[in-house]
Amino acid sequence: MFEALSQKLEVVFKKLRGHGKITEANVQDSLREVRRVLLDADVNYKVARQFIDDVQKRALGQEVLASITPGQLIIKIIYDEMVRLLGEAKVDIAEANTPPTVILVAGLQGSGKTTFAAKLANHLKAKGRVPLLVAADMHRPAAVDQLITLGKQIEIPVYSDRSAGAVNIAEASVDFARKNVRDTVIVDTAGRMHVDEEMMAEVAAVKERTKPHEILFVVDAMTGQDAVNTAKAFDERLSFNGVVLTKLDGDSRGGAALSIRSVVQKPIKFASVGEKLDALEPFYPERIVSRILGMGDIVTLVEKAQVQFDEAKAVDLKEKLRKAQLTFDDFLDQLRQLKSMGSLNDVMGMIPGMDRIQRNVSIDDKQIVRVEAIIQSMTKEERSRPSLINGSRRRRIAIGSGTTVQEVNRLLKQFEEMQRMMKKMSKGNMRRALQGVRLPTN
Ligand SMILES: Nc1nc2c(ncn2[C@@H]2O[C@H](COP(=O)(O)OP(=O)(O)OP(=O)(O)O)[C@@H](O)[C@H]2O)c(=O)[nH]1
Ligand SMILES: [Mg+2]
Repeated sequence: MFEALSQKLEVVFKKLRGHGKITEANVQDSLREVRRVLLDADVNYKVARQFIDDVQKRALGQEVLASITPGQLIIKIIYDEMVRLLGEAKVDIAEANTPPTVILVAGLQGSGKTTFAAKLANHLKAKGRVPLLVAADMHRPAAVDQLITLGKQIEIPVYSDRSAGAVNIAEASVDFARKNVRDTVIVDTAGRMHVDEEMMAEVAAVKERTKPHEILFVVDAMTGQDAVNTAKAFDERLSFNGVVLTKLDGDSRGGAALSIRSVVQKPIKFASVGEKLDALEPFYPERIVSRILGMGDIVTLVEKAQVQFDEAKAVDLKEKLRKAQLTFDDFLDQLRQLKSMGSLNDVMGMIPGMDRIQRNVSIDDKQIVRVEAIIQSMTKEERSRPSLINGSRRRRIAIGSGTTVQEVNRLLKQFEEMQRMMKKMSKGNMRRALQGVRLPTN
């Protein structure tokens, strides 16, 4: 997968690892090379430019500590930004409240729709769902047979009707599924060589009549830039929910994969990696980026760099503590770090002396969510200058966060207390300060 891209990035990274010191000049040199590599891989030029800008901004603002070299830090930043480019988290497909869930599969000719429809059915079946495949490609005579053959291989029924049109078939299939207790309907549609009006009108009509819960746009990753343009055209017409990248097992340059999400603003949900019916993977951006960056040690590197980021934050925080300039953004950061350590009760339980206090106050993780919501409803200014938050702002924050003015008041008061404590502890650490503060209890 993306071998050429990987190899070229490896060359740039090798140089980066050698640098002893990050200067604006050597960062720029390396990033210029990365940009060229991305363009060579057929990444959309706007996407490539934005990517480089983002990496650069982060790289230059970053102080380097002892644990890793500056070059490694940039590699880590590139890794992070690439994950962001691909959408960060895996996104699941929708499921109807009342079955059947209708999934519409659309895309250009030969993109891999029919194969994907069968793979998806197989994938969902393995998860306990009861799918029905629908042969709604009446354009190519052999299309119906192709789906029936695939259906047989995975033992999933295929709804077809050689005498009807695509729209009617699709509509009737949903009824059929309801009557025959199939909880998921996967509709395979016809593709054309190019985006053309007839095809779009047909798919749009199928959408209109079947009201799909999920529309998946299937695109051949080998088609590079064209893939992005096609995606845009389909999205304008169908407003799809997600992208399926196919043929990632081939020697695709990677451009489509890296550009599509940021151009159409829709998540990539599946990657198709072969002709066999089990060659389908839910799309995990992190895994794909690890593969693109092609480094066996990327995970360790990233972990090491993460420690570095945390250290950098800690230093920054100590400085703020010293000056007693704590903001709600810092507070939120710490809260999230605590949360990532597990249940708050568990964390508190590990702190000597805390168990006694804990007996009286059991901290519900749901309260953290409420506190987060309150902080997120503050404006940037309010977060850095809590003294701004007067009565009417408190009301607005309460409404915005779905909490009450009392809860907002309580948080503000606790924040004040914390700042007071901070002033006392010149060499303290923030986590300790936080732990001394009780979260609001309802
Ligand atoms: N290597 C590889 N081949 C694939 C993949 N997905 C599909 N194919 C192959 O690509 C060809 C076209 O796939 P189809 O599923 O028929 O494509 P389609 O979009 O339904 O095509 P039309 O119905 O003609 O519009 C077939 O030969 C598939 O075996 C994949 O992920 N990897
Ligand atoms: Mg097909």
